[in-house]
Amino acid sequence: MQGTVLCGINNVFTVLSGKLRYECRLKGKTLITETEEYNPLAAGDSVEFEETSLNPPQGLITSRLPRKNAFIRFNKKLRKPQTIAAGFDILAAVTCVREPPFRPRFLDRVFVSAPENCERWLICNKTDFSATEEERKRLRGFESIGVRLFFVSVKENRGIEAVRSAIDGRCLFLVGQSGVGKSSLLNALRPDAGRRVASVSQKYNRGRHTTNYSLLFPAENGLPEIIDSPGIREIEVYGIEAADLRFHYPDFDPFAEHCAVSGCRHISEPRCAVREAAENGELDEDRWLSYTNLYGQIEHRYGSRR
Ligand SMILES: Nc1nc2c(ncn2[C@@H]2O[C@H](COP(=O)(O)OP(=O)(O)O)[C@@H](O)[C@H]2O)c(=O)[nH]1
Ligand SMILES: [Mg+2]
Repeated sequence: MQGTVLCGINNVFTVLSGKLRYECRLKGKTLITETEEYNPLAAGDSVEFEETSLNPPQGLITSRLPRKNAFIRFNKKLRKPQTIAAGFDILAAVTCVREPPFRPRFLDRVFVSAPENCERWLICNKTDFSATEEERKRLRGFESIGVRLFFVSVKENRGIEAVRSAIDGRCLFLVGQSGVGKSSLLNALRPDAGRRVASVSQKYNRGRHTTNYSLLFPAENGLPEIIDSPGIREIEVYGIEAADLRFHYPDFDPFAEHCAVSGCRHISEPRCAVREAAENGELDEDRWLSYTNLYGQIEHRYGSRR
């Protein structure tokens, strides 16, 4: 039988097949996949399983079917790739400018880590707080890398309808820092979800996240398909070498053509047109600084291979 993983907690997976939700475990100790992973299955994965009971629905997962795409980060603590979600059509980075503070460099990493074959959105929530001119500019900058921007306030019920209609029957994956309002947005789009929402101070005081696993809400009763994910504090990108990082910054391209060194990586090369553009304000300087920062981190982890 085949089904879709809705969530996995401590190696117990909820798998939707037809109208039934099966409680599944893995058949055998581990699932064979190409690389060593922290979690071989994530919300949105398609799997094959054997039904072991129908009432209640239970089963054993025998394999993971090929993935259309996935959002993977490198889990620093465990030193292994960690899949946050798989098989989505739209990746929506959720952000806000206050509570918690705006972290554009985090967003840069989200879009670097986004698979090629999905639409990219940036949903700026909490517009009941006003953004500074600088923050607005940085937000608008994401449009130059093909990201669609939405401004919403779940609290004031603004902008939600625009998001709802843009989903247009596709699977939306919500990702972002803890506290930006992912679960609040999910609850607004899917009143049946009843996902727990916690104040930012509650989250920090307890030192843990309210939502600690990804959860897929399947399309049903005319409601959109959404994957909510736990708040991520940090993203270390996975599967991209430092030398290739520049290809994930399409806003650098118009300047990169004029770099003096061929194959310029825009770090410390002489007469680098990207660096010059950042210095003279033609390119957002923080985008370039964010790039060099991430470059350094990747190089530190893997070493320079070229
Ligand atoms: N001011 C304001 N607060 C909001 C808004 N949306 C959500 N919040 C609050 O932000 C906090 C974190 O929300 P939550 O949905 O749990 O964030 P998540 O960690 O990204 O899932 C909660 O206290 C929400 O009530 C908004 O539009 N404006
Ligand atoms: Mg949440």
